[in-house]
Amino acid sequence: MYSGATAAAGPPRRDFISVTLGPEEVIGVGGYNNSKAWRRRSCWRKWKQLSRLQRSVILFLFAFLAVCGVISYTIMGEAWKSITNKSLDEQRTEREIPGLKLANPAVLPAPQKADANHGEYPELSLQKPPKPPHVHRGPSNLQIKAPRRDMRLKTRHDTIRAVEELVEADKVEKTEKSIISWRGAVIEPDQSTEPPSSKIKEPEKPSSVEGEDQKEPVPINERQMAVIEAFRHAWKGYKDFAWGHDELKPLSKSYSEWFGLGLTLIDALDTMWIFGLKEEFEEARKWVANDLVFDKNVDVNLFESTIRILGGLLSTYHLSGDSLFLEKAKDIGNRLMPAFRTPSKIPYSDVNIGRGTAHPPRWTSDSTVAEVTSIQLEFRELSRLTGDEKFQKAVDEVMKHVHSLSGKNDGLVPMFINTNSGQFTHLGVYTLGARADSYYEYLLKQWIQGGKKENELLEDYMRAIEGVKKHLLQRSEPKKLTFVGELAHGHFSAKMDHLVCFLPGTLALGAHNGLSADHMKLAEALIETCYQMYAQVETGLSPEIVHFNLRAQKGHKDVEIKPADRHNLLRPETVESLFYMYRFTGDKKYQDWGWEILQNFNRYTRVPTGGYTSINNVQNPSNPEPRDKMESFFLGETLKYMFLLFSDDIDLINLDKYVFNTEAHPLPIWAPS
Ligand code: DMJ
Repeated sequence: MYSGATAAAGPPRRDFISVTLGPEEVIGVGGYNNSKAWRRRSCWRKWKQLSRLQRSVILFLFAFLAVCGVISYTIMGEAWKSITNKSLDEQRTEREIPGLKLANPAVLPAPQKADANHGEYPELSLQKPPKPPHVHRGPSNLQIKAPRRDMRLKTRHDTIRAVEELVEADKVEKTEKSIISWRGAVIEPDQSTEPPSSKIKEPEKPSSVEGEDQKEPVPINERQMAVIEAFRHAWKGYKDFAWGHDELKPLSKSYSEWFGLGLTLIDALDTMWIFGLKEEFEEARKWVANDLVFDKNVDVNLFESTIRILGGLLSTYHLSGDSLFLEKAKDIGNRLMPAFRTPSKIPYSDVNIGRGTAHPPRWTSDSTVAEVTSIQLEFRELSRLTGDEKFQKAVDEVMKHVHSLSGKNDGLVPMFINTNSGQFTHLGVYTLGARADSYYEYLLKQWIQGGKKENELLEDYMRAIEGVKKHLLQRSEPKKLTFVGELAHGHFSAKMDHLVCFLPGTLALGAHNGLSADHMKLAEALIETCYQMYAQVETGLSPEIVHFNLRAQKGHKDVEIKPADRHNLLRPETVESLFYMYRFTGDKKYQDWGWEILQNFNRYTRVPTGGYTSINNVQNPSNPEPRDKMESFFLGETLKYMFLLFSDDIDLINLDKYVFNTEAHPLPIWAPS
């Protein structure tokens, strides 16, 4: 008997399976016998009667169904597990950041408190951890990561009770689980940063953390209190007379506008966070949330707005974990991008952030070399955080281009670059001061930020320092101070900007990161010179520019000041370098020098009704001629570096984990060593 549609109609089709049954197996013909033995026998007989092909097909179907069953069981299990974990994480986040609303949890992993992942890392120090919870978007080599939150900074903002709770909870966790911890705060292994192009395989313990498990937070000392007092005084002036505007004019009790974007407030955000000024921070945050609008028909300088606004927002995001600041950073970052639409890809100096247009200054198509090469730390970090590689691509291209340009002198760069041709212009003038300074600083710092892998950056940096030694270093008389002069068409000038005083700090940072010990020696000599630029002046404050004496003359000091150069703008560079020097050497003289400088700022630049002012004449203690302007970097940089200089806590912005941008905004190192 045939089974199949074609049984009676001709030859069986080969693609049908035919099953032949004997008459006794047909129900109703052979009777119905349902005994177990009969069924077993009858099944076996039927099986034996099948052709080899039929048997194989049936076996294959069984095997296929079994595999499907196993796979779907596994998938369902995973999905269920992740749903459960996700909702737990969400609950934790809500509990732990009560004051800070997370604007975009769907895009970014919620910033988490240090111990938020204990449940997921039960034996972290011993076992391979599970994959960090990255959210991938955009190009696969860029990853969105939750910010690293420095718990030591966070504890400053909490009440004593909250701190005690944290420490208590931490102790419990320590006994229950093997967790990497650091001075009373827990390190988040899943939140360590990584470069856009690589993935974390194992959570790494930064070298600075070794053996510091039990340390308590270092209490704020008297000098740090004095810095906080100075900040509060400056902030009072800003709040009373310039709230939401760019700069305070403390004498006229008004303000000045540069971009109209609350520059001082944004520059000061992370300073307040580091100082633990919670109320002030919250108030400023509200302004950022409600009043900071970038959709404005206004021209801004690409460099200044990158280092102050983008840098300030990014670092505040990292320190606070508040996604408001990342959203604002993305907004300004996108609005600055039109600057890169030039024939050479060397960006224009100015961008209209409302209209999306960019242009060079009215009188030239040149940009300043320092400006186009000192926006990289910020844009690279923005790419890492957003997953959008366009920011990093644009600034990396500038660095690559400058790397390959001719016109350098033993690594020293001219001050201008043309946005059409992409070539250096005004060749033959070399300085470490205005218009070139932070080019050198960012070579080293990008190398550090990227985990010390980008060799071209290091090469350019090393070559440049050799160029400095060869062409720009001299010693003054009578004290034989080592200083960095300038070279103009083969002629050496003994002129040094106060801006150059960033260099000892940068050299020391390089030496700390494994570069030549000579760099540290040079740093020590140069910071002494920078200090003398204050100490040899009547007010104890440095002028904007000094000229060094190359010949000993009776009655002359090393430092000479020209009338046009004797102003002081409350600049940070010397204090910045003092901070690095103290961090890396522990030599208290650097703290003492900084303390003198703070006292002189208080003596000659403090305005009784609130705020500090730039002065016109550092040589006249009885009338330093106040200029009526407090620059935003006084709060963003000068006072921040003072506070850090007076701290004996190397983990207060740990230099193995953070790199400061040129406006003193700390950004994370992608792969801490
Ligand atoms: C700041 O805006 C930055 O430090 C910049 O690199 C140089 N100028 C001021 C401070 O002097």
